[in-house]
Amino acid sequence: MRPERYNVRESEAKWRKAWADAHVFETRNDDPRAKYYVLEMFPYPSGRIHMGHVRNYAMGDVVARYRRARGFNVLHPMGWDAFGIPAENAAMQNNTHPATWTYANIDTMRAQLQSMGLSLVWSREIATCDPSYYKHQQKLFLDFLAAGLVTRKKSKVNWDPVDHTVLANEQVIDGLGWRSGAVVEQRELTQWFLKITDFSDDLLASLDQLDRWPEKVRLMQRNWIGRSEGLMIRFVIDPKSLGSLSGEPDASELEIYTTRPDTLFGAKFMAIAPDHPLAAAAARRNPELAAFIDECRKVGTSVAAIETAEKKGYDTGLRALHPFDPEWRLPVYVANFVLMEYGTGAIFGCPAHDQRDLDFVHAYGLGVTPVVCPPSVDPATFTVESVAYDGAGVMINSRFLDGMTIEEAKEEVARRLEAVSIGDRVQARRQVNYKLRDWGISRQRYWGCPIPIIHCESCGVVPVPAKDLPVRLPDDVTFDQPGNPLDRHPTWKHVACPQCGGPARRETDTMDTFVDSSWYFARFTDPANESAPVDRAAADHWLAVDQYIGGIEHAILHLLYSRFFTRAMRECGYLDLDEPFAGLFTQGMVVHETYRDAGGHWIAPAEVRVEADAEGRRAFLVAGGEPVEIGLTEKMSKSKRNTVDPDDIIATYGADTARWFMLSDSPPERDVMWTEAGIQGAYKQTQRLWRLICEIERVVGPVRPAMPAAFGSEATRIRRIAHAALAKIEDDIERLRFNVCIATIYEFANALGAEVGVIDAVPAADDLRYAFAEAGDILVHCFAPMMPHLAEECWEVLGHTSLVAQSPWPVADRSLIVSSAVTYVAQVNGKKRGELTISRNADAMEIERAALALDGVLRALDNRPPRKVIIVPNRIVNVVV
Ligand code: ANZ
Ligand code: ZN
Repeated sequence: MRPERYNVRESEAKWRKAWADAHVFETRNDDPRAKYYVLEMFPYPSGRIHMGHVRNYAMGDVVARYRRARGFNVLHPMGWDAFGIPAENAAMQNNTHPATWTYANIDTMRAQLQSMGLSLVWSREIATCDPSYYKHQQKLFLDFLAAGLVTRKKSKVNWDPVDHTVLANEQVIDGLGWRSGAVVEQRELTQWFLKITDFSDDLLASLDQLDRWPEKVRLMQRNWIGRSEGLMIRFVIDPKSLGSLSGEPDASELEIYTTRPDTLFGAKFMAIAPDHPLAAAAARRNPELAAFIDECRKVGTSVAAIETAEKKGYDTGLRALHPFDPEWRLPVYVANFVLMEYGTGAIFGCPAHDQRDLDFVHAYGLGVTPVVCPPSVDPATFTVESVAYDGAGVMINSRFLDGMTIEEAKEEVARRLEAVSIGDRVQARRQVNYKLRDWGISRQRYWGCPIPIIHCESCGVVPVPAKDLPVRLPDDVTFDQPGNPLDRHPTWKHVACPQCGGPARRETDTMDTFVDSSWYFARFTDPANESAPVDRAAADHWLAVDQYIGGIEHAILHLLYSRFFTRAMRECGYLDLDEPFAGLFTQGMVVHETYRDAGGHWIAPAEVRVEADAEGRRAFLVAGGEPVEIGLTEKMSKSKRNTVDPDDIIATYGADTARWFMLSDSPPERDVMWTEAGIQGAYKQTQRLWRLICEIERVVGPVRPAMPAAFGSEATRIRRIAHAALAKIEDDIERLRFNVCIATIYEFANALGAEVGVIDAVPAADDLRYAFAEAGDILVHCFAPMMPHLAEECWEVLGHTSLVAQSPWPVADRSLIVSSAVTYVAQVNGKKRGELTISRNADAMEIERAALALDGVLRALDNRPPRKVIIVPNRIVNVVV
């Protein structure tokens, strides 16, 4: 007799050991089978895994296990994105070393991931904080430098004067440092940059070929690169308005960048960035303006901060002359919404057709004149109030442009202004601009990859010779004072210049941690290679990653930087690849209800008991019973305490149940809500599948029959159910529709359960026994990618001595599953009005009658008699009226 219950705890540990002993997930580069590389975004070793990790890695594991069963040589590695600020903060708080903290976390999290039963090739594990990894990153930096892909330039940073550190834009909150609370200053520092803008065009164009990426991610990348075609126009500043600025060399004209030169006759003002040289010149003579500029700087320099701030400006008193009308003077403002880093840092504002400009003129009473009239709107009555119009239309109020389309007007303005010159230069020229900026990688931090550069008084910037790599982080550092420990280390930075041997100084900046994660996918192809970052043959073999899975929060920077690294590494001969990730999937988040007690404190789900009755759901403290307020359902986060610890779940229900629930409840790209009922439901399902397999085994008996020459109708029905489910599940997994796949498995199991339930004579006939044994095997294969431990246990029950993890995927017999129904699209006058599913054998009359009876078709016909019905066999019925 089999035990009534499947013993999760014993069983899961046993099968993990069996996989490890048999080296099932080892991957060799010289394996002759076709390769498949599946990768989930590697975690930051923060301390413990969270449910988001469980979801992400469960998805990747389904793909990996499925592809392995389909005969691929699968690479499914795991590593650690291990440098970063939290380790330094922990070091400061707990008086430990960042490395100690990081490696302890890695050990904990590795054990947690292993308890999930993931089919990972642990022998390829990497940690980016390990010198064996960052040594090669330093080599890549030097190669990029030699290839002209690295520059050093001054750039503005947010400087925290108390912590003596540079802050990221997100770390500046209302102009104050997030930790120190000090007023953040803007400082110019000389920093290292990777020249990602060298590839702007290619990074943009190549997005078109990424047809296995979500459209939304491609769009985000496009917007980030931000290519625009426009015109640079030089405006003359009215000399009469110059006042005390008349001596200033740069004050006589103002160059702007516009993508809408067609709107020139709707211009109401000019605006320059607070950091524009003209603003600085004007501020030198005007303390009030200087104060305004200071005020603008406090908002922070991030695009987000600028876009959300209220539009504010200060009239400089300068007046610019309209390029087509020397009598028309436009006031020049310093405005907080103009960025110095884009275009020329100056604009002309046309409120009718740009929302920011419209908000601005409303605050300063500068008026609005529409110059583009939407189609089929009367120009005489067209006005713009609070919403700018940025659609298509016909030019109005624009003298010689009137009546033209926007495109024609743009062309006409460009043509006319290109022909005019001011001094020895033309007044306007066409220009392509990108929002994308070079990637500043210098961080004044300890826990990062040292930039392998030496500064010598006589030789200047000297690369560390390759033979001296890695430049190791010193271990003896202190975190008791703010600032960069590398900078104040007594000896580390003092070295002899590799060129002249004289005294020199190491670069004490380390690299942005985004660098670490920009090439790890390539390192996994040959992670133990000591002589080079990647082995060319290994990289050629494994890349691109066939399926990459991770969070949408990395949709822009991480993916863009990885795409840049792929190109830069190609230029240096390491790779021959256009794009690193052929397929990308971005999974949704794991969300949970939030709870708060009467004092407003967040309460963890484990401390809450929820009751539901006719009046709704109410929550109480487990200890004490006081009522608790049920709040919004939000992303699991420590700050709101609405997290569930994967360890607890795995200990109670097993890894399979946790994986199954994470995959089953909603489409993988959407958020999934964690509920106690949900995880319990998944647990029941594991037990049901177990009992079903035991039932099947009882009917099949200890010895499996050979394939009979013929099958009776019952056996055929069972085989149909199994093969149809198999074909559908293959399709679902390949399209990453895991929740649909699990629903199909439910149906399949229910149908099999109904069949096996009516068998009472054991042993049953041979054809039935064969059909059940086959169906049982197929069922186990189908859920094995999601619940691998249970699958092994069931596989054993079904009499196999092998591991499912090493068994080939069953072949769906298509001859058993030819569908007897077809679905037509029903159209009226070529427009889809409904769908019609009908027997494949239906004749034209039947199809026509069924189509004309559809609700949508009836509504579209609106009592009119059809003139003709056209049938495209197996596809379309079109009713013509
Ligand atoms: C006049 C105008 C009229 C504009 C109109 C837009 C609409 P994209 O497409 O994103 O490249 N602009 C230019 N430089 C700027 C800067 N440094 N800071 C803030 N805004 C700047 O945007 C180009 C448009 O953004 C330009 O076209 C300019 O405003 C503004 F109905 O010029 B436009
Ligand atoms: Zn030197």
